Parts: sequence; C-alpha cells; structure tokens
Amino acid sequence: MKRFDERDIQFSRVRLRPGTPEHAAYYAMRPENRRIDDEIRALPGLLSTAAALGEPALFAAAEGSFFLTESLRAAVNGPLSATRLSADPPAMTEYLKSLAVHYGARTVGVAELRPYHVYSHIGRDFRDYGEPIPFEPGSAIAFTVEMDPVLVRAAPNAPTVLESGRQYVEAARVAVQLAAAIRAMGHPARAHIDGCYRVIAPLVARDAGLGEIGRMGLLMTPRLGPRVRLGVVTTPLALVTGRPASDGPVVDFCSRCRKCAVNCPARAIPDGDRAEVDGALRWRVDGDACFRYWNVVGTDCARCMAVCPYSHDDNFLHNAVRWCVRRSGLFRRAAVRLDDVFYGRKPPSRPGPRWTRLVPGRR
Ligand code: B12
Ligand code: SF4
Ligand code: SF4
Repeated sequence: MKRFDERDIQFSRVRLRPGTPEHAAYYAMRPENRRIDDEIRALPGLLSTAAALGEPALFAAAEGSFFLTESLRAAVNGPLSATRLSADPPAMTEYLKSLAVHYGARTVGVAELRPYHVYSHIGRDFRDYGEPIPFEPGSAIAFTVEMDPVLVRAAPNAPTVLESGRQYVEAARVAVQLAAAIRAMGHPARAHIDGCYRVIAPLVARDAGLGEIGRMGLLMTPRLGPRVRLGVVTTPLALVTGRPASDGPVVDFCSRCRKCAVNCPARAIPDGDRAEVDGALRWRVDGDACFRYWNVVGTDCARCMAVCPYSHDDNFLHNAVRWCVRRSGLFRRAAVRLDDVFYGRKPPSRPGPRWTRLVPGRR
C-alpha cells in the first residue's frame, strides 16, 4: 500500500489561506481539490455558532477541550533520560500495555510500524508544512478510549462534539504520558495526538489486533465497535506485536447492514460493494462530503458511529450477540434484521443528557 500525504486530509486543506506559499503550492499539486475547498471555507465552519446546529454553550465547552489538546501538542516529544532501563520484549510489552490501561486506555495493542501507517509528508503542522516524513522502523502502541454512548446517540447534535473533544483530550493525555514514561526509561518515544499525528491511527490499531475496519472506514473494536477514539505512541523499542484480526466477520456483517450508509446525512459512505483502492479491497468514505456537512452544521456529526449496531453498550446481552456475530454467518444475517427491529432502520437522534439541555443559547 502506498503512503498517504497528510496535506491531502480535509483538516490540512481547510487551513490554507489564499496568498500564502502553502496555498499556492498545494493547489498547483492538487488543482482538483480547489473548488470543494473554496466551497467549504465559505461555510460557517466547525464549532461556529452561526452553523445549522449551533449551540453556543456546548460549542464553548468543546472549544475548551480542543484548546487543551492543542496545548498538549508541545509535549508529544521531549527529553530523553540518560539512564536506560532494559527488559526483554515480552516483559516490556506487558508493562507498557498495563501502564497505558492504568493511565486510562480501554484496550491496548502493539504493531510493527509499516511504511503505509506513516504519512509521507506533514500537512497539519504549518511550521513544517510539506516536509517529507522519513520512515523509521519500530513499534507502535495503539490504544482506544471509549466515547460515552448517551452523548454519541445525540449525533449529529452538539452533545457529540462535546464528547469528541473530551475523548480527544483523554487520548492525547494517555499518549503524552505514556511516551514521556518511555523516554524516562531512556528510550525515544513520540505521542500521536489530534492535530499532530504522523500515523493513520485506525490502520495502526487494526494491525495491532484491536479490531477490524468496516464499511464506515473506522476501526470496529470487539466490545465498543467504532465508538472509540484512538491514540498511538511510536518508539524504536522492540516489543511483542499483536495479530491483526481477520476482517471476514465485519466485512460480511457490513455487506448486509449498510446502516451507516443509509443514515449518513452527507451520503458520504458507500452503500455498494467494496472496491479496489491502491491495490486493497475496501470501502472508501467520501471525506470531502463528510467534512462539508460538518462545516454546514457546526458539529463533527458522528451519526455513522451512533447508528452502527457494533456501537451498542458494552453489556452482557450485546456482548453475547457480538460473540455469536463473530462466529456464525447465519447469526449475522439474523442480527442485521433484529437490529432494525429493535432500534429502527433509521434510529432517531436522541436528546443529550438533561444538563446539556439546560445551557443558555439558541436551540
Ligand atoms: C482526516 C480524518 C477525518 C476526515 C476524513 C475521514 C477518513 N475516513 O479519513 C473527516 C473529517 C471526514 C473525518 C470524519 C470522522 N472521523 Co476522523 N479522522 C481523520 C484523521 C485525522 C486522519 C485519517 C486520514 O488520514 N484519512 C485520510 C485517508 C487515509 O483516508 P481513507 O483513504 O479514506 O482511509 C481511511 C480508512 O478507509 C482506513 N484505510 C486507509 N487505508 C486502508 C486500507 C485498507 C485495506 C483498509 C481496510 C482501510 C484503510 O483508514 C483511513 C482512516 O479511517 C484521523 C486521525 C488519524 N491520524 O488517524 C481521524 C479519525 C480516523 N477519525 C475518527 C472519527 C471517530 C471520525 C468521525 C466519526 C467524527 C467524530 N465525530 O468522531 C467521522 C467519521 C467519518 C468516517 N466514517 O470516516 C477516529 C476514528 C476512530 C475509530 N474507531 O477508528 C480517528 C482515528 C480520530 C481519533 N484519534 O480517534 N475524519
Ligand atoms: S453501520 Fe453497519 S455497515 Fe456501517 S460500519 Fe456499522 S455494521 Fe458496518
Ligand atoms: S460523520 Fe456524519 S457525515 Fe461523516 S460519514 Fe459519518 S454520518 Fe456521514
């Protein structure tokens, strides 16, 4: 698989300002993206109170979280201890995974870094914009943090972006803390957090054995489905890697389900079969259509995550269903139908918790 250029992701493109060298260089390289990017830049924008689903107080709370995550970008790397603690790879792996859980991760895995995990060029950090990213072999520790199901079920309304912001902070805090602990043991380590990634997190997490990638293009974990945020720490330390799950059951379920595609307000998720993209068979989400919708409504939507049958609560009943879904094709067929019966083919967006409806501002 070829390496992806971070300059091509929507968050990098939306920040380009006419008259700057970055703007000129990017649209000389990718003239086909100019029209949609100009259209998106003219919209109210993410967390704009003028947007269709604007909620001033909840957007202010989300801003608070994004401010904190942004402040943590300065800490993704740091000083290295001169004293080096060594351990054999299995012991070190167990220790670091347990430490990540202790810090707040829900699940943790390790992958050997592959070139396709790592962006080819820097796109979001304007200090180093366009710099090539050298591929350095090593290990990637990937972990999940859970997103609250009640807030997610409010998607695409403001409570969801509040939760995205909060869990971006959690993922960033765990990653920064874990990387700092590894450096304090004398080994280099870098945290990958929102706005400051060098890796495509769902691909790393899949290869670390944390789940499979489904129709909506996100990591589907065994107990929370896509309802997680991801963090990654990379290090040259030799660690014991996990085994990627076979994506058979998820692909089979997604082929029948299509619920995310049916409910996506931007029609950004393909509802047909997988297609070949750069030599790999997969579903590819239309990121521009998704991001355009965010800039109209002001939230980061997440309706796909909210309606996905894999996102249901982590409880005995749903885990029993998940267990059977993983093992039986017949059960998968039945489960797709049953989810529609119990939750609806187009589940309504739920109100957020009462306190999120007490806030001042427009509704
Ligand atoms: C750019 C970006 C977006 C863009 C583009 C969407 C996209 N799918 O890439 C936009 C703004 C539209 C977006 C939307 C959302 N995002 Co987003 N996004 C990112 C970001 C910053 C970079 C991903 C990237 O480089 N994409 C560009 C290329 C690689 O995209 P692509 O070719 O379509 O490939 C995607 C998949 O198909 C898969 N993939 C790539 N190659 C291959 C090859 C094979 C064989 C397979 C099977 C899959 C696969 O990986 C890519 C990422 O999902 C990541 C953080 C990170 N560094 O990973 C978060 C991230 C992917 N987003 C996340 C989330 C949760 C969302 C939203 C639900 C928003 C929300 N409220 O939380 C929506 C969901 C939209 C969707 N269904 O994809 C989470 C995903 C968690 C998970 N369970 O996997 C991440 C990891 C952020 C995080 N730290 O948790 N996002
Ligand atoms: S909603 Fe259905 S089709 Fe979409 S990712 Fe979830 S299981 Fe797959
Ligand atoms: S976040 Fe919303 S617009 Fe984007 S793919 Fe998911 S459902 Fe569609």
